[in-house]
Amino acid sequence: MDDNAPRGCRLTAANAMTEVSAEIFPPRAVDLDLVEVGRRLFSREARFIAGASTAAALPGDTLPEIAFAGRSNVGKSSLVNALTGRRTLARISNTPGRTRQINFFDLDERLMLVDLPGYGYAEAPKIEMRRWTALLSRYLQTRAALRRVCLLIDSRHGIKAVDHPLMLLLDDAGVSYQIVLTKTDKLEAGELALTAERTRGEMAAHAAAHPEIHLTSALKRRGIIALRAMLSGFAVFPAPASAVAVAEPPR
Ligand SMILES: Nc1nc2c(ncn2[C@@H]2O[C@H](COP(=O)(O)OP(=O)(O)O)[C@@H](O)[C@H]2O)c(=O)[nH]1
Ligand SMILES: [Mg+2]
Repeated sequence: MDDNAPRGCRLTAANAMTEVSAEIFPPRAVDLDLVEVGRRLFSREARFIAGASTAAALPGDTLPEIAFAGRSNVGKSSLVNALTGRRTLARISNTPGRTRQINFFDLDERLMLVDLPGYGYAEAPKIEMRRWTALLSRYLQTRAALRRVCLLIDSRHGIKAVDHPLMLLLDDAGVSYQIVLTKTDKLEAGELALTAERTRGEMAAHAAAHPEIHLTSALKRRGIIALRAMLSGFAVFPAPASAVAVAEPPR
């Protein structure tokens, strides 16, 4: 078990544990209490609170934040919807490059989920692309409440050159990030294991990258339980009376 495994794992033969382990690479036992905390947290109300297309429009950072980043069409909005159990919370688009703002979703006043604009969409007008890139960099480099970036990577393709600038930016800024492979329903188990292994190897050179990879399919709802459990470790409990309390990172 690596040093990132939650303390207090119960190594019994519970079915849920076996199921959850396979949603993380390398597979490991997950604390069932944390799974329950995650399940409860994500069953609470998630509210869209702001869509910012300029730095001035960013809402105050009142809660610990988890941002979802990745190239256009990788499945960011679908994953936010799957996590929160809502079909239409974050807009899902069949047209790449549609999400042009940073969208903030307040989860029960405990955690902020942030759907970032996608990158790598070649057909977007250059001037707009520069504007999104500037906004994205500014947000990632300066956001005090940002606890972790989930960097979504299409499991069919793995990490591509288009993902490197963001990874380097996060390494430089010292923002903790973690790879979440998406659309795993499109792959056979063996292919998925190979991609996960290769991706893990590629991440080793990145200073701010968390070594664990989450394997998800928003379509088939795979990996959602384990991801909820991990993210709930960043939430504030109980909800702060004033809006300023921000949780310490879990480790
Ligand atoms: N097969 C499959 N398709 C997915 C999955 N997640 C998203 N998609 C599809 O990928 C496309 C882009 O998804 P979206 O969430 O809008 O991506 P975003 O641009 O990163 O926000 C849509 O057509 C989704 O239906 C998944 O887990 N499996
Ligand atoms: Mg989107």
